Amino acid sequence: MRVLNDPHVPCVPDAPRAWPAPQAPSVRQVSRVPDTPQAPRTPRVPRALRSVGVSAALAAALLFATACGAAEAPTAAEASPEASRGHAVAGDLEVSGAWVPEPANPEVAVLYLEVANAAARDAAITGVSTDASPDADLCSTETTDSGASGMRVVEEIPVAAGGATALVDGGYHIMLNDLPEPLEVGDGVEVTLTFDGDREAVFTAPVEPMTAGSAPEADHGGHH
Ligand SMILES: [Cu+2]
Repeated sequence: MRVLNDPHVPCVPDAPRAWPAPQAPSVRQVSRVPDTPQAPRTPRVPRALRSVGVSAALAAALLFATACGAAEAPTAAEASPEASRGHAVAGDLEVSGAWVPEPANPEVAVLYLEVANAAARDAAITGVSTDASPDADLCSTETTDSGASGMRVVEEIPVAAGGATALVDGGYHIMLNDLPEPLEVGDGVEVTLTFDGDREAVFTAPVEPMTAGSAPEADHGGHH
């Protein structure tokens, strides 16, 4: 590790990454107006550029507070796991509680979240992309008549009008396959969910210890 004279610099490289609070309006990423799916899209700034400035500034501020100010202070994620989880609004659809359990298999991760649909018509998650892997699938865990449980890639995950769908262990979930680099606690996965092919929600799902929520099946990574 480099030794630097500036007292603030050495705190950054080895400190845990901190996550912007999802409630902060500046980092809440709203993508589309609900009732104009046919309206032409305004040119979009690449999401990496949109989010990097705010995230970096917040992360730097939090790092200074946690790593430099008080060594024993918990990170934002430890202090309030729910608040640090991914959140986004896309019209009448709201994504919340998005997180990734630290993978047991370094090559495969699972993304859990909840989508609420305030609209009067049914919706569906129809696509997903992440910066953690070029290969992400919408997936469903199903139990056969014989009692065996397996996973199947699905075209879409429905979210009923006025209802909500939770992506959880044993149900619908999102698989991140062939991870080029292992994910560790404190990392964040940038996720873009597409709904009905015309709305998007963009958020960051923190990687948390498996014990932070429902643990995946022991053999979860073996199916893909
Ligand atoms: Cu799966």
